Amino acid sequence: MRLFLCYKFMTRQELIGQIKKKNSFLCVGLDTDIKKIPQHLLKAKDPVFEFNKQIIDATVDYCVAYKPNLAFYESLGSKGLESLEKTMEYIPKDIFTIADAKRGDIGNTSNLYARAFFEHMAFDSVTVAPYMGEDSVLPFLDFNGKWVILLALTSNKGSADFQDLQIEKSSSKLYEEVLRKSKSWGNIENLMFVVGATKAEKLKEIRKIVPDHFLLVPGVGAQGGSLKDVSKFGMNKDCGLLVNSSRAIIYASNGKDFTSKAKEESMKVQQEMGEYLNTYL
Ligand code: OMP
Repeated sequence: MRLFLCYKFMTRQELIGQIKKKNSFLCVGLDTDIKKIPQHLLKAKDPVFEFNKQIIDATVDYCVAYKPNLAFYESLGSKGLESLEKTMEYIPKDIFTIADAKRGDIGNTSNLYARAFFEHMAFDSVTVAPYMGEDSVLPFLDFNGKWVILLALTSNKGSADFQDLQIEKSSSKLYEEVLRKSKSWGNIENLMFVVGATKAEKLKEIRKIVPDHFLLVPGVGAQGGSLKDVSKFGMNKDCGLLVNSSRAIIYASNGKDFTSKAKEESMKVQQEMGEYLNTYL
């Protein structure tokens, strides 16, 4: 087990600075599936880390954030966690990092999840599910400079099962109530919300509830969400968006040219983002 000695964090202003500098609000999802990485990498000592390292080298100029999804690492047991720890050490410190873990539990347990991601692995942020309520989220917000990214309206079809439920005697949906209530748990310096790119048409209304917060928007690329609509309806005066793409970038090719294809793909997204920053900011 590797021990991290640095407690790292990134402020809202620093994140906005990176977006302006790179003309990009791209988050590359490091959803590294050992079954999908190019065959020739399987000879490496740590194929998952080797893949991530090369993907980071290829895309770092075009993105402002990386989001490893914990499932891909946990599914490999302790070896997978070691690959994740090495990946976290490799990511440059001026890049925002998101532990996509969708955690949340009773207070003392949430506190330990937070220590795992913020202290042990030096992530800047973690995705958290709101279902267990305020006391399951606050322990994550106790960590100076760190961010909670709370699930609001997710990109999948099943989001309709609960998130879209109409609240009785109110004109609100459940996800709107989640946004309204939870925004007072933190502030725009430590709390973001997840809204799926496949739900871009809802962003206009969502911005009325949370005009200034950053939104993490997954679902462009493989899930078919529109970057243009997300930018048009979701951007605020500070950009306020981190748009994630995982498979469309990291598996743009599964051959020896996977790095040049990932570079091409991330550059393409970054250029489109540059246009929208000019148009909508
Ligand atoms: P691609 O569809 O390959 O771009 O990957 C999307 C990534 O974003 C995966 O890691 C998902 O777990 C994550 N995600 C969603 O796809 N939809 C959501 O609503 C929320 C997330 C997330 O929290 O990041």
